[in-house]
Amino acid sequence: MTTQTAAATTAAATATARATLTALTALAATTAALVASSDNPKSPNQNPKSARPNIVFIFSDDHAYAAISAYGDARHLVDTPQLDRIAKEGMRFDRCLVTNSICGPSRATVITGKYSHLNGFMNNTNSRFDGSQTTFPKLLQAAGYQTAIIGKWHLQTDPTGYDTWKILPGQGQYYNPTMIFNGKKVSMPGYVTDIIADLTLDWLKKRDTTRPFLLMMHNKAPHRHWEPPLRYLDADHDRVYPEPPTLMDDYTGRGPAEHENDMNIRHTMTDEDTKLAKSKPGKGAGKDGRLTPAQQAEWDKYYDPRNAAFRAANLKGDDLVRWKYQRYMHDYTATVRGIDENVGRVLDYLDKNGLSDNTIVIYSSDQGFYTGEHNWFDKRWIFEESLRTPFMARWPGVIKPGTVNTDIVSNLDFAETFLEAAGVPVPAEMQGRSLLPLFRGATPPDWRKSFYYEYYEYPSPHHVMPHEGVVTDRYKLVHFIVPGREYYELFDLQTDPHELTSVYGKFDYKTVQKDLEAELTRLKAAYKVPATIPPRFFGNKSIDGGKTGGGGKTGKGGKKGKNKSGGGDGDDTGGSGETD
Ligand SMILES: [Ca+2]
Repeated sequence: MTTQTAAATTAAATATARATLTALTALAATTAALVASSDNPKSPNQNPKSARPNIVFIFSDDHAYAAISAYGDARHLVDTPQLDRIAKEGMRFDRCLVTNSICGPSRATVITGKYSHLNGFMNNTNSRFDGSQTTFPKLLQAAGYQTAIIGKWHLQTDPTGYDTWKILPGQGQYYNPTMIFNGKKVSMPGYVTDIIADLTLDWLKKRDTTRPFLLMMHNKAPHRHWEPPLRYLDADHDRVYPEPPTLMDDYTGRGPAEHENDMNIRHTMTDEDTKLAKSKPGKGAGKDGRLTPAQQAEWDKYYDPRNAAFRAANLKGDDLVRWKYQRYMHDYTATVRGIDENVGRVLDYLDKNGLSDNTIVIYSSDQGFYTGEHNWFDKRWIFEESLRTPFMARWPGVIKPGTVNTDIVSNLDFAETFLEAAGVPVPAEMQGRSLLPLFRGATPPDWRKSFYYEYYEYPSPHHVMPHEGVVTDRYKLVHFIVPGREYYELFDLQTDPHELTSVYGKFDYKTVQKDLEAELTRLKAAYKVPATIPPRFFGNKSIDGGKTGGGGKTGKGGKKGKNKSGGGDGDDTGGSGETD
């Protein structure tokens, strides 16, 4: 595997760009060869059909790599011993980049192996997933796999390609949630992460043991509003969390997009986010007010005295920002503890029932997330914290335990990986590439050295300007694409790892800039990106040059309306109305 870091030179970046184009144009032709070219005697493709591997795909929503201890963030926000088992017993990928850093679009890319502009799910505002298109679960189902998805779906239309689907409508609720079981609405008592794991284990116990399976366990946590399992409310014992170096970022050195967005701790974070909001009349606390009286009492016991102390302190300015960051990290890491514990239950089941040896276990998130960096929460940006998502894979006999990969991989590659592992041909229309050679520790020489990124949803919610870009191991060229306000930024991650100063237009970067601009053009052609972005890609709200719109109205962009059971921003089960 490669270990490229920030040592690339301008010349290397140029060579990289050219190599990438060659690799991309050759991809369709080599897909069949990739499937057939396994030279490893343990290749699952050469095993009898009955030995095809099971796939357990564990996916979370907005889980920052900084909040997985295996990733070694300097702040050490939380211990995740169970998640770390996957890295310890398998491979940790340090540069898994998402195609479009937002929930629905990421999920659509995972199952189709295609970018948003081709799979049709561009944003969470007006996109609906076309379930008639080719997906990897459908192909595995057709090849004899049992298929199931349990937990968050968020693609607006009913799931297709799954024998069993037990999903949350829309964003879902943390406490005592409503779920939909193959089209039927069900009320589930308990905490959402526990329920998803319970249903996952129940499905495993009742499955047909004569056939391989694909099991997708999709957590709601740790999505906003970061509502913890009540048993973990005091788990951090009022720890004071270290702050990220960019917590007080004032966006100097960057253009209007970083100044105009509305996803910051200072101004955007609400009383519901910080748990300062009062309980709803006749309902409990929390975003959806669904706590039982006993649960409410536990909630109040934790939050009430701390909220009273906060109010007495009358904090302002940066001190208030610091308090909100601490509360945010408390709640966020507590939801992560719930994930960690429940992933451990699933891993234990696989181990104890002899399934681990022939089961690929993946842990990933639909995107990364800001845990206070740049004063942000949320995602969307091409910048590191939201572009990079955790990805860890365990497959005994194929993946060497305790290994780390630093190649550029993507959620664009997941479908192709699972298909190749199952011995199912990868359709030529899929745009990623199987990770199986990387699993084996043998990255092909023509592996991608640059990556195309796209983000469309605008202006509501969060007012992050649509942008596209190209990312290499060292550089990042960003092209903001709001009509009439287009501009570029360029970052050198070797000299500016926190991406604080755009060097676009600087003399020293003239050649780098020219090469990256050419590479962006080449990648867009290779990935069939429309020359002009249709306005519907941005969502329901009109684009007016960014002067008005959704800024300041975060979390309220959901369109009320009749949804099918797989949707639900405006469903009648208490859907949140959020689009993020
Ligand atoms: Ca998400």
